Amino acid sequence: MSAPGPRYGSHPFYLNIEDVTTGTSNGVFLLNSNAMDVLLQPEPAITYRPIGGILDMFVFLGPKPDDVVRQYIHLIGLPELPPFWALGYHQCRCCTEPHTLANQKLITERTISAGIPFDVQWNAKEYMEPTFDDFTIDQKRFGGFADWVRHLHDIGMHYVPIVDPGIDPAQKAGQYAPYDDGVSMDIFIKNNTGGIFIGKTWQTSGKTVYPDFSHPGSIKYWTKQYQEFHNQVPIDGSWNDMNEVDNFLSASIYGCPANNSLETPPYLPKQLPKIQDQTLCMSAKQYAGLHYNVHNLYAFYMAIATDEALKTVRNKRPFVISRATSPGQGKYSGHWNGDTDTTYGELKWTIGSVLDMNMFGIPLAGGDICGFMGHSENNTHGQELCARWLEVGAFYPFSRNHNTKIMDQDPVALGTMVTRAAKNALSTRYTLLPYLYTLFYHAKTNGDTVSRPLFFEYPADKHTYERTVAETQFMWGSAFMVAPFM
Ligand code: MIG
Repeated sequence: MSAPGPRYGSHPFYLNIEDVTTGTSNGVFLLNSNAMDVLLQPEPAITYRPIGGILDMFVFLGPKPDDVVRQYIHLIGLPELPPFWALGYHQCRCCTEPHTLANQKLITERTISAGIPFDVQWNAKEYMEPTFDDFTIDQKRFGGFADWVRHLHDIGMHYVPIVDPGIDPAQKAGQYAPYDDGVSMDIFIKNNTGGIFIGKTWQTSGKTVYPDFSHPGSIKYWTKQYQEFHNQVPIDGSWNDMNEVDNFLSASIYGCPANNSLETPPYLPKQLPKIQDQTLCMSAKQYAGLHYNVHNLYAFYMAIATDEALKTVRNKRPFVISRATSPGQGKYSGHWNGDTDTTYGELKWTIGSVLDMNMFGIPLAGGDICGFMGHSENNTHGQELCARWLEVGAFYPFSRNHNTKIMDQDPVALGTMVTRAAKNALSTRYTLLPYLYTLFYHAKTNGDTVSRPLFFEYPADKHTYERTVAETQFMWGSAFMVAPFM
């Protein structure tokens, strides 16, 4: 796999440096949520080729790169301040077998005992019943879940679970409120004939329905589900996965309607094998419009509903991390950049990704530290890669170690060298937390970036635009520079 592609979000904005000796810049934003190609023709031309919507273009005159970005962020909406604890180190893990609470506790405890600065424990969908239904708890493997989360709170830590948008329609009536409520509140996305659209994600029933978060009733619906879950386990945030929105069938369980111009548009953007690729039929209906037009906004609407739900349930500043994003979402969520491979190439890619998200007004961003797919082999090569990744990831604004299957990659599992790297890098991060928090305040109040390329600070130094510099080195604000070993 190469680095996660455009499927995870759509930000039709560019920053153009006109002159590298002065840093004079401009920017353009096409406010359009449709599928599109963006082509760099023989430079300096650029072609946007959206297949729907309206043409609403904004031009930003800078004159410096950070001015352009600030003007853009003021237009789309200033980001919200995360809770202070969210700036600490996060430890997560997906898909261990057997994934039990007892096993999870060992990882949490050994991270704490090693003296690694550590604030937030996470879990992927293994805490759910084996049917993988949102808002359920596997009492067998995760018995004692609530007591454990309360214990984390007692020692000053926080806890965040994964939440998928997809809901299982195949549970017994009267036994699964997230589906029953959605039906009675008429909240699910419809197919072109008005029935509930049924696709498929992780639920073992093989069927998934999708809340329409553009529906005005969805906030009440979603808040009720979080409230009922929070009454059982006092979670502190939400990890919104699968919200591109993902569907393994690339159709409904009945296919997509034939002879429908939305399903076979006259032009197909080049990155897509088909327009429904890994998502719903384009003729599916949402409150805000046809899925064809609002597909790219699914995660944005979900972030708004989740933000509202958490505000009501916890009565504190909310914390949401989303896989998919679109312009303006920084007010409601941060972002992690999805399923990277565990390679030096992907480690490098995450740096540009975090800088991009900062230019998109979503400063709370980071990649999976030590890589998601594959694994940090527990040999010298794998240990060194994970140690190097911790040294970079300690300076992601959102700093979380996460991986899938195969083996544990929490620092202690990988031995003394990785543990030492984690302690060193994260201790440096923790000494800077008041500074980092202040940068988030400036992001919220001025539209400043938190992580930024060197050329934001030194726009008239042409070396800052060289690829090796622009893509691997970065600043926190104007006073702290990170130059990783690459
Ligand atoms: O496996 O539920 O990107 O971070 O661990 C696919 C778990 C679904 C994809 C996410 C990944 C997460 C995983 N999810």
